[in-house]
Amino acid sequence: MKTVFSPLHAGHADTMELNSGEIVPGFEKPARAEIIKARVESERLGPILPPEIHDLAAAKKVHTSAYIDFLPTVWPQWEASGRGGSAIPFTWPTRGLRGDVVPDNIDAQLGFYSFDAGAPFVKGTWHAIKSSYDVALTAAALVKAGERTAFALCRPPGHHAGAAFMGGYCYINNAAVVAQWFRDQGAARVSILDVDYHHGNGTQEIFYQRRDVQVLNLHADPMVEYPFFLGHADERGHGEGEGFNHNYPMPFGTAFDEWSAALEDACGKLVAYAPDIVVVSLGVDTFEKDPISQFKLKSPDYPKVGARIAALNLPTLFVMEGGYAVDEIGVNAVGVLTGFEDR
Ligand code: SP5
Ligand code: ZN
Repeated sequence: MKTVFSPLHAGHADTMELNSGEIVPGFEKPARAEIIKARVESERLGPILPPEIHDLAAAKKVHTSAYIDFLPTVWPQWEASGRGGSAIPFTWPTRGLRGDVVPDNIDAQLGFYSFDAGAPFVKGTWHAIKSSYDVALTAAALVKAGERTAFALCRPPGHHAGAAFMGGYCYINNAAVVAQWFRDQGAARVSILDVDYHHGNGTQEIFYQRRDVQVLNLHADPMVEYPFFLGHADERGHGEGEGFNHNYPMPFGTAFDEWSAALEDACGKLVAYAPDIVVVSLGVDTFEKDPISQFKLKSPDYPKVGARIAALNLPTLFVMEGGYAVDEIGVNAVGVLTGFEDR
């Protein structure tokens, strides 16, 4: 399997985030992608290719133009306001406030285009976001050209980013971008299988009223886990999209037995939908030692996940999402891929 990777992710570094009453170094850090890349090499998964550079048209098919145009302006605006550190929002146009006027102030704009304080900007953030997007589209083109599968080693991740907002370490929704791109390239139906520990709220929002992209989400119950305000089992799609969104919320402590039963059910829904292509939002924050998560998957479980996905016997693009147990992230993420390749 070919991997697409860009070193530009590394400029998104030294971020800070709020965690349990403290400002701490961001969990979503450069070592994640470097360790996965090193494991791709040591396992001889296949060649590692640089991304082709794309314009932002494909991003603007799933995000608003205003949101995408905002992203590259953040750091220049922040620097012009005389500040360093991490640019992080702190005010949001929630219930009772105006959501129809975009203020001139950069702090206000950060809040306008986000749903939480979890998507910080530093100097290299925009170039990392853009490289992650280029990685996803380049890997998608490999599958379109006839590869059975490919690995988009995206960083930053994407599945929390909605049509007009960032959050949860995510800025451009890479999985949504490539799903739409496959549709525009002639695929009749695309399934997105999101196995990250957190609900992929952005992906759900983007496709919620559509039937041409099926969204299947396995995640921690939003009653008790981030992103809290989406991801319940009764969210099944709306209008034309009714019946094409499927959520599998699971309790803290879920281990592979119960988790894989949900995967099995999701695979049944996927097969019934008969997509031309599967996009896997590949998070490995379901791991027992993940520092911000509460599931109990073990390293030997990940190849079984890959094998189950391979048994769908469909062209499959893996798009990297979360996973914060950095020491084991390479073993776990690449474990899914070697399991898919049956070795
Ligand atoms: C892509 C992805 O996996 N994003 C995850 C974003 C999670 N953001 C919320 C982090 C909350 C960390 N606080 C956990 C406290 C545990 N005691
Ligand atoms: Zn996650």
